[in-house]
Amino acid sequence: MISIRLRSRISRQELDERVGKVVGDDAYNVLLTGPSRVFMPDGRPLCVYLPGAMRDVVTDEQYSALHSLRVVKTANRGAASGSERVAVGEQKRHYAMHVSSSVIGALDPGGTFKFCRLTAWTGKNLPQWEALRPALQAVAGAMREHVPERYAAQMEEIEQTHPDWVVPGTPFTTVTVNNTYPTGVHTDKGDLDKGFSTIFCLRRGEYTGGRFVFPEFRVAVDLQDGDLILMDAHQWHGNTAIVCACGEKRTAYCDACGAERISVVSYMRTAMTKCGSEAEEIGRAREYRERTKGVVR
Ligand SMILES: O=C(O)CCC(=O)C(=O)O
Repeated sequence: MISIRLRSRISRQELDERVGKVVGDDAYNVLLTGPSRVFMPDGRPLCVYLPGAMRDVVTDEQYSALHSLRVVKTANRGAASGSERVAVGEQKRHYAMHVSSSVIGALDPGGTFKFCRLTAWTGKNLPQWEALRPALQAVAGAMREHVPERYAAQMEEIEQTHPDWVVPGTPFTTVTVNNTYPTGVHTDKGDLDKGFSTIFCLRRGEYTGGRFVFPEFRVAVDLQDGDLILMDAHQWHGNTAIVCACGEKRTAYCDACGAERISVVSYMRTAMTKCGSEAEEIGRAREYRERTKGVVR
């Protein structure tokens, strides 16, 4: 495993120009191609790249569950959708492009949901969710081995979190599954500052691009099937465009040639420590529904 200590970063102005946009290959000049550990100029870990770490771990059954999520689309990824936001209507509400990105596992209160919960897909597909555990436990094992301080810090918070919301044997509450779209430059929100994030990649068919880039530090990695990266998701990151074997830029799975890039991001949501048990949260949801019955919003 090589170790890299970065010495420089791009200017704030140059970075601002890239935020929300899909970067090109001109956004990096270091491409990690083997096992590596990268530190930021202040000495904090930026990422650990572990090629092939998940190759013999992810089963066909797990792949099928993750692949099935491609039909779930969202316009809630904001800058990470890589699309320009458009103003719609007089209220100037902004919508980002619909992309295949699903949050599975547990979520803390947000938006119209005033209680902690398992996401809709998770509730409806519990056997598939549970079948993902061994893969998520393998990611946890890599995290414990390669970033032990971050793992310990995250486990401290996990121990304060009700087990109903934790993937057993891991420091994770939540997983985002993306299918074949390049994220615009963004930082992740809602996950634990003192922890670390993780992404493993599954590839099918042929495509180029989708390289994962830290534009501020001009570092990239071309995640192959079964590769795992442990990373500080509070640093700016995004992907290059994905071009499938048909020659098209893809923002979704290619039905014609089967080109597919699934990225599985596992992390802990900071606010999950405040959640009660599942039964308590269901009670809270019922109480809220009763209280707001007939209230027009
Ligand atoms: O797909 C990737 O490589 C990056 C995913 C990501 O950054 C995200 O979901 O926030």
